[in-house]
Amino acid sequence: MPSIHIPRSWRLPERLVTPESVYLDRRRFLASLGIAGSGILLAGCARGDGGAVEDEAGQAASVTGGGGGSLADYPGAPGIALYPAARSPGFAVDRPLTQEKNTARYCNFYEFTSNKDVHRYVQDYKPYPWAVEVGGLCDNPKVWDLDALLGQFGLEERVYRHRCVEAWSMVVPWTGFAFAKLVRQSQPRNEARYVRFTSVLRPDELPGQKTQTWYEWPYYEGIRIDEALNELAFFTVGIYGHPLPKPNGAPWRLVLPWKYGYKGPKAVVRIEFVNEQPQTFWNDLQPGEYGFHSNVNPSRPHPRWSQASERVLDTGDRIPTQRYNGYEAQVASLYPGEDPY
Ligand SMILES: Nc1nc2c(c(=O)[nH]1)N[C@H]1C(S)=C(S)[C@@H](COP(=O)(O)O)O[C@H]1N2
Ligand SMILES: [Mo]
Repeated sequence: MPSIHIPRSWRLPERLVTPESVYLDRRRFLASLGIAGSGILLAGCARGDGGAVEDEAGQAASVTGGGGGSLADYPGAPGIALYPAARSPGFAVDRPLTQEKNTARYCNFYEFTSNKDVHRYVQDYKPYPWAVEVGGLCDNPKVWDLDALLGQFGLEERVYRHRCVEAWSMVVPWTGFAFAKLVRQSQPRNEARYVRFTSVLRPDELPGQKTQTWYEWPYYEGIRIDEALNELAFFTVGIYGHPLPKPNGAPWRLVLPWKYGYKGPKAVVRIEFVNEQPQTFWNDLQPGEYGFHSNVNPSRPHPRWSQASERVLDTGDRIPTQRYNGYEAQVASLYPGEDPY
């Protein structure tokens, strides 16, 4: 049974919106106690003590925490021999990069915690070596060792915008490879219309999987195959020129920059080609709030807050949100007519 404590995120000034974490955790926690609707615990949750995300900036960093800055901090990381990866031109963003100390310490990775300070919970997680099973409706199914897979596909760096459904955003340099390479290598059959992803299930290493029993672990996601083949779909193993710190999804995570962040699963262990639209983690929890497509769309409000603008992680500035998160030219042809929910 989880203990009640004040979510760190609750104390931040941007709590003008209630993110899915706070809202759902509270409801499901209360439901698990059989006391849904109790006002006493709600009042307790609303107490704040003024903490801030910046309060740990500059702390020593390593793979066990958030924000290691050198390759030496990641011994044994898949693809480590391939760094540094050349930055690909053509993905420039008209905003400054987010400071690494913030991307490493303001994270969503519910397998550890639904608060943003994921780095406090990752010490038991062992992301290397890593195997991933690719299967389903394809002619070349395979269990890959991630290091060998990266050796085959190579690494490049791309700067992407990232927009969370909670209305905050960042700009980061990811290291990875175009997901289309792995899709083509796997030779999906004609009847394969979707790709389904499953994240890791290791309750002994990811403590949130033990304490937050109201979530359907492991995390699972899905996209259409034409989305998977879009050039922007990027499987990442690194950030800021080094392997991913655990809170950012070590050893690898999918990045789909035109969709809300939750469409990009971290720590993927299985990729399947399927012919029916897969169920997804957040859609199963709250179908009215988190659609299958979940393309960034400033004119479609979340039922509990506006998506018209976003808070920039470093500065706290509020800026307008762009259609498809600024990637309309690359992805609009996937969605003729209405942007599907
Ligand atoms: N397995 C898994 N993947 C996940 C999540 C998660 O909780 N578990 N959170 C998602 C959400 S909501 C976002 S915004 C991004 C956050 O990535 P970051 O912490 O590196 O910024 O990861 C996404 N991928
Ligand atoms: Mo998110």
